[in-house]
Amino acid sequence: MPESSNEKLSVVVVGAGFAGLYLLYRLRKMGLSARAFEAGDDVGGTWYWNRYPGARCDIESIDYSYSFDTELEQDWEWTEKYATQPEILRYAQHVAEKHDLKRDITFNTRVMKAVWNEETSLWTVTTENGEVTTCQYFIMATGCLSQPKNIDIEGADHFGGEIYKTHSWPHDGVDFSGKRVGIIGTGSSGIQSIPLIAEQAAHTTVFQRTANYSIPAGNGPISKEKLAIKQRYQDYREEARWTPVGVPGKETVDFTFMVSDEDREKRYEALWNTGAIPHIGSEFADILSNKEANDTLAEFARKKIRSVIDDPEVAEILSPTSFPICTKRACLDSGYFETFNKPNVSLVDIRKNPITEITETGIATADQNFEFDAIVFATGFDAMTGALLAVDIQGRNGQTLKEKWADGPVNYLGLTVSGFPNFFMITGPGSPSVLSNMIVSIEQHVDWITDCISYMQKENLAVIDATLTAESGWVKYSTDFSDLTLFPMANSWYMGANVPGKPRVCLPFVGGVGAYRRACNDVAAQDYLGFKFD
Ligand code: FAD
Ligand code: N01
Repeated sequence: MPESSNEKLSVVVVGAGFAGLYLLYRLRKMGLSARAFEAGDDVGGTWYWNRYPGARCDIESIDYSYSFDTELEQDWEWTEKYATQPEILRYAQHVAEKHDLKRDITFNTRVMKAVWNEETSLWTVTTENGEVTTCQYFIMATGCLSQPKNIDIEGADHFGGEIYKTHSWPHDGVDFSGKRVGIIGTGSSGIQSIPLIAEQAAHTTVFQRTANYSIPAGNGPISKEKLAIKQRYQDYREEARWTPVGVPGKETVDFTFMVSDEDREKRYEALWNTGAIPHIGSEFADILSNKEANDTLAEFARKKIRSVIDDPEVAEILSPTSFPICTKRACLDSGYFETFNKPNVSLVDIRKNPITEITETGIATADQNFEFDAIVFATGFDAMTGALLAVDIQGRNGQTLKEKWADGPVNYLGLTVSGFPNFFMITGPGSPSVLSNMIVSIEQHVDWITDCISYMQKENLAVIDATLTAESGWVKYSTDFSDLTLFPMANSWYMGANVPGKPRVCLPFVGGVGAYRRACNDVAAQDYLGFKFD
C-alpha cells in the first residue's frame, strides 16, 4: 500500500473476510481501482478472529465454500463434513493468494469515518491512522457478526486472572490445564468451546442465562454421496441459490399436524441424526409460524437433552423453554450436553442466581462467590448493525447512518440506504444473510452490486441512491414477513434484543434466499427500480 494520503480510487471496500475478498476479485475483473481496509493482520474475517477451541462451521464444507472459481471448487479438498476454523482460514488465505488479492488490501487498519461530498459525488474515507482516501463507491463488507457486544457485567476489568473472549481468541491458543475456568455464555460459541475447555481445565463452571437448543453435529469424514456432488457442482450451486437457506434440501410441503405423532417423531429423529442445521426449522412448513407446531419440535429437543443428562435438575436447567426453537440460531455441538455429566463441570443458572459482579478473584453471584484462574466471555455480538454503525458514515445533508437508523436499520433490499448514495452493504440488515449459508448470500450480494456498478458505467451514470418510497416499501415487506413468523417472540440477536437499548426489529429478511434473489433480480431487470440516478 502506498503510504500516501488522499489516494483516489473507484471503490473502497471495508473488510477482508469472504465478502471483501470476492468483492475485490470482481472489482479487479471489471478493471476498477479498488482497495480494501482490514482491521486484522490477515484475511478471513470471522475465521481469522474466532479461534476458540472447537470453532467450526455448522454448514457442511461442500456447501460453505465459494462457487465463483470452478477450478478452486474442484481442487480444494475439505477434510471433514464440518470444517474447522483453521481449515476455513487456510481456505480464505489460499483464495487470497491464488487471486493475488492481498496487494489491494491494507491490513491492521480500521476505517473510522466516511463522508459523502455532494459537490464532487465522492466519498472521503478516513482510517484510524489518519489516512484519507476518496472514492466513487464505498462498500461495507464488514460482516454481520464481527462487532463484539460490550461486556455489560459490572467489574469485568477488575478480574486479576486471565480473560479470554471467544471472538478475539489468542492466535497461539490457550492452555487451561490445571486451571479453574468460568465461562459466561451458552450461544453457539459457548456450546462449541465448552466441551473442549472442560476436557483440559481442572474445573469448568458454566454461567447460563438462557438455555439453548443444540443438535449433535455427527461430524466425520465427508460422505461419498456429498463428495459426488463435485461432479455436478455448478448445477448444485445453482440449486442452492434458489432455496430458502442457500443449501439444497427437500421442499417442505407437509404441515406438522397433518402427520401422526409417531410419523412426526420418526421424522424428527432422522433430522436429529443428520445434524441438518439448515433444515431443522423446515421439516414441516409451519414450524416457524405456528407455536403449537413449533412446540412439538422443541419438546423433541428437550427430550433429547433429558436423555443424555444424568442429573434431572441439571437437565431441567439445560432445557430451553423461553423461546420457540429456531427463532434463535440453533446450535450444532459435539458432546455439549454430555459435558455436564463430568464431575469437574458445574452449571450455574444465572436467571435464578444472577451474577452481581466480576471480582478480582472470580465471579460473584447473588448467593455464591466463585474463584477462577481464567474467565471466558462467549457473550456474542452487536450483530448486523454493530460494525456498520461503528464507522461514522455521513450521507446527504450531513445525516449520519446512526441518526438514520435511530429506530432501526431502514434500507432498500438490505443493500443500500436512501440518502447514502453510492454506498452498499454486503449481507446487511434487510437481507437474508445470517439466516442462510452466508457464502451463497455473500456471492449474490457482490454479484448484484458489481453488476449495478457495471450498469452505471455502461449508462454513464455517476450516482445511485435508493428512493425513500422504495426503502419504506422494502422495510414494510420485510417487517410484514417477520410478523408472520415466530421470530419476534425470541429475545435474540436477530431481533437486536441482546444489546441493551438497541431498537427491537427483526434484522434479517426472513423470506428466504431464493425469494430475496428474485426480488433483487427483478429490481435490476427493471433498470434498478426504486433507485434514482444522477
Ligand atoms: P466477516 O468474516 O465478519 O469479515 C468482516 C471483516 O471486516 C473482519 O475481518 C473485520 O475485521 C473487518 N472490519 C469490520 N469493521 C471494520 C472497519 N471499520 N475497518 C476495517 N475492517 C473492519 N456462517 C455460516 O453461513 N455458517 C457457519 O457455520 C458460520 N459459522 C460462524 C461461526 C462464528 C464463530 C461466527 C462469528 C460467524 C459464523 N458464521 C457462519 C457467519 C460468518 O460471519 C459468515 O459466514 C462469513 O464468514 C462472513 O464473512 P464476511 O466477509 O461478510 O464478514
Ligand atoms: O453469541 P450469542 P455467540 N450475562 O449471542 C450470553 C454464529 N456462530 O457468539 O441468551 C450473562 O448467540 C447470552 O445469554 P442470553 C451464529 O450465527 C456460529 O455464541 O442473551 N450472559 C448467550 O448465552 C451465532 O448465533 C457458530 O440470555 C450473557 C451468549 O452469552 C452467532 O455467531 C459458532 C450476557 C451469547 O450467545 C453468535 O453466537 C459461533 C450477560 N451480560 C458463532 N451477555 C457455529 O457453530 C450475553 N450473554 C457455526
